[in-house]
Amino acid sequence: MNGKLVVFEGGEGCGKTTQLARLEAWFNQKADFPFTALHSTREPGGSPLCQKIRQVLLTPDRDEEMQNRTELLLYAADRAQHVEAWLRPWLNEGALVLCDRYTASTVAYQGYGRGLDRGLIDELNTIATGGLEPDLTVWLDLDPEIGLARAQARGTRDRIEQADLTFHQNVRSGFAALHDAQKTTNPDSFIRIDASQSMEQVTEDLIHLFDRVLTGWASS
Ligand code: T5A
Repeated sequence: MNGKLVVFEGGEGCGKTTQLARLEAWFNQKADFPFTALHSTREPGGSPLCQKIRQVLLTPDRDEEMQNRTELLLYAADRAQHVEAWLRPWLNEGALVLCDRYTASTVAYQGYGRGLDRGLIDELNTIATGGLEPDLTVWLDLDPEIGLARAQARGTRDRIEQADLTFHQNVRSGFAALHDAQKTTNPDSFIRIDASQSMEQVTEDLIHLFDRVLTGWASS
């Protein structure tokens, strides 16, 4: 089978990291895994160089506020590096790549959250990805009040988590708008999962989804 890119999206604390680890374990024990390899990665910070960009993006700085366009460009820089140096080579080798966040996060956070122009964001996403689109996007949808409480229970809050609730509610509207936009044209490309359920139930929903998706890919 050709390489496939599966992206996990959602607001703060929706459970992507938790579920990616569980899915990785599930894929690893599959006897009939149809890819050459399995890679799990994330944005921002999916490589050593990207990790440096992540530090700049997420570390709060009391001395100088980061401007919205600076933030947008840094996410684009992280993505350009990640796609060219890692994602494309993996996909070309026939791997399954599970990526924690991708272009939909930029639309949701920098577009709906920060209010930056959608045309500009789409253009930058195209430049950064060189046109590499996910084969599947899985959106773990969660009320931001619950997600932020989960994230805060871990201790310190990063620069983006420190934004107010309205920002995070707008981010959720952004993911919902992207999901709705795909509903009529390509409903199987952007799947919503209810992330307010227990961890076990979310995992079960994801496994059910991937059983179906793998069958579809195998027969296409
Ligand atoms: N960003 C990113 C942009 O603004 N633009 C972009 O283009 C991109 C790519 C990345 C930040 O950058 C922003 C978005 C982000 O703000 P990050 O640290 O990678 O920063 O942040 P997140 O992706 O939000 O990762 P988090 O670790 O904060 O959240 P996760 O991975 O969704 O959640 P997880 O699995 O760590 O779970 C959080 C807590 O909840 C518990 C877990 O045990 C954990 O304690 N939990 C549950 N509790 C109850 N029920 C469940 N079902 C649970 N699932 C998990």
